[in-house]
Amino acid sequence: MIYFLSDAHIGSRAMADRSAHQQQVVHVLQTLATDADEVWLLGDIFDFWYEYLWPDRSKDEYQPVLDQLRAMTDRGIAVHFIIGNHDLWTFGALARRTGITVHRTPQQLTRCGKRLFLAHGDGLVPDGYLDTFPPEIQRKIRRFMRLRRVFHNPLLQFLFRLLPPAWGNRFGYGWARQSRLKELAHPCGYKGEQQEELVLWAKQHPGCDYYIFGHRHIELDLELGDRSRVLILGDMFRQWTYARLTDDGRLEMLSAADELSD
Ligand SMILES: [Mn+2]
Repeated sequence: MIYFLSDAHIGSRAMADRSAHQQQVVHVLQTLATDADEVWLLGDIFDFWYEYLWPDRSKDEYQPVLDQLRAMTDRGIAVHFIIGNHDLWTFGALARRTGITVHRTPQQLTRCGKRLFLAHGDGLVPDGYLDTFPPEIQRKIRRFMRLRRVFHNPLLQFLFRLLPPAWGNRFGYGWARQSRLKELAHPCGYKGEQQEELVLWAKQHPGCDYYIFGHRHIELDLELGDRSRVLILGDMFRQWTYARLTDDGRLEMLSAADELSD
């Protein structure tokens, strides 16, 4: 079995009890680990993750989930992590600490006879997408893309790594909290097949059987033509939805919500 999950946002300062939330994520991972050969974490697993050039005690907060990932890789489960837009700032320490494989770009691979396209989803802008929006929305999208370039800039990343972790974290967790509160105040649901950028992007890049994304915090399972499907995974703090690819190539969306509320 191969499992796919994303957007746990562990450590979010917008969560009422973030230690309880992390335990729930660990519980889901423990359950998957019973029959997983591979696990793909499709980004934003941490609400803010930055590896500084100095020791950072605040990472101890993540110990339960780091231990769980280490336990999985020690057992021979291949755990892959594609960076999101909240946890892209790993420069090797996360992989060393847990044994997971970090990918900085979308991944295309074949598993169980199916061609998969896996990505967090931020930064995949379909051709002509901006033109379909009124100017004020275009400005918003451009602002996000500009911020994304700043976040991915190697020189700025290096300078940020020089900061005392307490300063960097105060800024980072504050930014992440704001973005979560904004989303809670103005949730952006599924925009429909003609407007949802990841669906449009998949349509413009045919050739895979399954396109699996995170980032949008919505649950979507959409057929494209008679061969392809687009899945958007939902999240690991409200919907608790994730996906599984069985050995005979079936892709299913699952939810851990019921189990967690027992
Ligand atoms: Mn995201």
